Amino acid sequence: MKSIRLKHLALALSIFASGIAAAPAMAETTMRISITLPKNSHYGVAIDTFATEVEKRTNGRYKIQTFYSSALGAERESVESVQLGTQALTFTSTGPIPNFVPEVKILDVPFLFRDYAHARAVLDGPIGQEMLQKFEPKGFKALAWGENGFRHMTNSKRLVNAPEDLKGLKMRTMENPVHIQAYKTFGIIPTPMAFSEVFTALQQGTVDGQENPLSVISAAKLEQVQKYLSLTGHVYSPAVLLMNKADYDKLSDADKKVFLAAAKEAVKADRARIDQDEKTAVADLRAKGMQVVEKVDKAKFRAALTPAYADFEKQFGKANLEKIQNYK
Ligand code: EAX
Repeated sequence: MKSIRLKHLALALSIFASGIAAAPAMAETTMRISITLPKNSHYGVAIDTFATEVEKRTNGRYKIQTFYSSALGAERESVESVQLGTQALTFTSTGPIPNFVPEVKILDVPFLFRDYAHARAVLDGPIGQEMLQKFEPKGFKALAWGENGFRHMTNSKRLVNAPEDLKGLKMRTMENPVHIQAYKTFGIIPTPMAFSEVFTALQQGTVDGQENPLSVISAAKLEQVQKYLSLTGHVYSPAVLLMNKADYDKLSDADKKVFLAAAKEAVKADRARIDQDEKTAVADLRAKGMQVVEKVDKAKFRAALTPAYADFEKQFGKANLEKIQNYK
């Protein structure tokens, strides 16, 4: 009797075991995300955090493959790939965004934001959140506003203390029409190009200078090809975490929440790294040989932009600019 029971138990166990083996492994989806900067950067910590959070919160059902230093293309190409769906995600500055979502280019107007707290409050508040919706008809789900930082001027020719010192400098700019229009008003000769080409262009002297936040200047080691840095802080550069809209729409409601929560954690890491860089980068760049003008009369640079500002008020509406500038 006992042996029959044991045989039944063994049979039952073997059926149960084969059942588990046959159960389909939980489907695993891998998505790619890219940035133009190296891993050791404010963008690198952002996408690494995003990848970790998505994988953890979906128990590995979604894996995020991270690519750095323009490995999948420059920012404009990556944004295009996300729009087409050949790449699921990218974390990019708003540099190339006007070519895809012109409604958000108001954010690229120089001297629009007072400081980091103001910029973050606007982007995280109703104005910024409403702008994220503008990406959706263009094929993107904008998961969150990130941050690139306040941009400063560097060049290899001379110290820049006042706007007139910029006159005649050949400066690389982002492929951003608002920036190009403003910098021309400074008397700069603008040369728009992807960030992936900037180091070589500076090294070869194709351009005299460029402008970028301290975090980018440090991460890209631009002190190796630039002598002078002026803390003009002339424009705040937002970043944005973009996902292909169709890929996002395919997610379950629970997983949509996961991706949005992971994006929030990514932006926290991005901003924390920038806060850290802002404390240490100037001393570090000086130690590496850059001559730094820290005290820049920003009012003079803002005044030099008056002609461009007259046009920006027409383009975007004075009230809309003031709504952002006066946001508390
Ligand atoms: O997004 O193109 C630029 O100057 C950007 O600041 C850089 O790619 C980081």
